[in-house]
Amino acid sequence: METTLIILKPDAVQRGLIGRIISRFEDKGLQVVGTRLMKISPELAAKHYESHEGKPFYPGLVSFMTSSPVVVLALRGVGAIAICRKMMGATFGSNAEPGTIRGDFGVSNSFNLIHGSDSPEAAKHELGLFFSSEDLLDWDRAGEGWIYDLSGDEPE
Ligand code: IDP
Ligand code: MG
Repeated sequence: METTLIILKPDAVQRGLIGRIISRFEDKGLQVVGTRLMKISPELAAKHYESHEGKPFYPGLVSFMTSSPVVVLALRGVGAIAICRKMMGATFGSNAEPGTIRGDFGVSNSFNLIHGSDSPEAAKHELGLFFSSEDLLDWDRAGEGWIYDLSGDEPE
């Protein structure tokens, strides 16, 4: 099982899309193991986006991410990182495919609704930035045996 870090960005929260976006992940079968409504500080935004420092869009990105509350989620599932990235769609709302979150809910390239970790290393790092270990809950889902085939050694 993988756990990934998702952020519903300020535009998603302001536009009242929290429930609809989380529903997509729940409908898919991903499990919410952590959640937080918060305002990101400039220091935290800088840490989270440190790989983009120096790029032309970086100052605007940090000011956008700190402008209004976000909802941070830890989502768990087999292959959760790649599944969530696929569900998010391409970075720019203007060319994200219909059927994806960015493709269905937005048109903007910078206000693109959602962040998702892009690798296991990034997920570990980003989960550590936003959650302490006691904020992530291991809990048994009643319907797990109908979401995954649990008859083998690994959920499939
Ligand atoms: P990702 O969010 O799909 O992983 P990244 O390339 O990692 O995309 O960029 C991080 C964030 O920076 C994007 O989600 C978007 O909000 C913003 N961003 C990236 N490129 C641009 C740009 O060219 N103009 C404006 N904002 C950008
Ligand atoms: Mg990225």
